[in-house]
Amino acid sequence: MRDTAPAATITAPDTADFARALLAGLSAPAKSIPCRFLYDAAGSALFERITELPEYYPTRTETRILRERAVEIARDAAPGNVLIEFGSGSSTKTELLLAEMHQLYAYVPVDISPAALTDAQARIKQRFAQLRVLPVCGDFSHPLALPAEIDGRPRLGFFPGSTIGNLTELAAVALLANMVGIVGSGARLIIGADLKKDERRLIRAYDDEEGVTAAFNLNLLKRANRELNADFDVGQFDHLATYDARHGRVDLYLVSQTHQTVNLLGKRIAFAAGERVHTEHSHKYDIEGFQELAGRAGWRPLKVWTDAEALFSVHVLEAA
Ligand code: AVJ
Repeated sequence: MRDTAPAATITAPDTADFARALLAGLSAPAKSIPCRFLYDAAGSALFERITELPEYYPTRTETRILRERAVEIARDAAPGNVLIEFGSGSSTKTELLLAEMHQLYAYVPVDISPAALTDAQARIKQRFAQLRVLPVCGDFSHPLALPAEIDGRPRLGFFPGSTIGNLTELAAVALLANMVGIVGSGARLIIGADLKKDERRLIRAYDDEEGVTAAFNLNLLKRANRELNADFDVGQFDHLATYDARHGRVDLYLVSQTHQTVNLLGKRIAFAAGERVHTEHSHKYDIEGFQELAGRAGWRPLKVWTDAEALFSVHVLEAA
């Protein structure tokens, strides 16, 4: 099942941006690296492998919900509507919806990466030759104009993958509020959100047997060596996934096994034995909690579906 790197703030930023963020993040008293840097070519390939792991339930569960509910979900897309996808990397999921949404006026993938948009357009055109595809290159965490061609047409946003979970609460509300601004009041949003569940199950999903998630996390250090000529001894760091019940989130860290120093862009960065570098948040919600969060951003809950095990949720919201 194909599910490429999610978008939001997380698509192929350039090396200068990586250099700046890494220096800042590793110079702070509590070290961290922004999660958007996980998705270079190697990281995106590892993420695709993660989505196929037996322990990693989110992708296959959301896909199953969308497959089973596609006809019902498509009822929200009357002829003449426009489907706007935030991030264009989730072809399988998008195609499940498009297959049931007949006579859409257009499909508008929004992505910060021109390459991702070109890919998405080619893929969709191949299967839905009649569909008008209007790609928008831009950052949907900021105000963004949609093509004038869709002015006045009813809009349906699509933001799958629980990408929203990467953001802290405040940032998630800000992103959702910005989406209201992009799609306009009266528009709807189909959005996937991972659910709270047994802690062991969560940890297994982020610390798999095969070590793919560990490789995904450690790739940040390899990337620093490749792109910035740093000298991280990658074998001297461990992958760690924890669950923070207070914030309802899985946190990923890289943990220094020993006291060590690393050369990075002319600076020496010291790591104490056992010191952690935070690399990703993955928030988990309950249905009401997510609806409340969306409500603070100006979205009213309309519908929600989950799987039989209540692992994952797909919400339909309406912009007030
Ligand atoms: C793409 C943000 C949804 O948080 O589950 C998977 C990323 N990180 N395994 C998630 C991820 C480690 C993933 N999201």
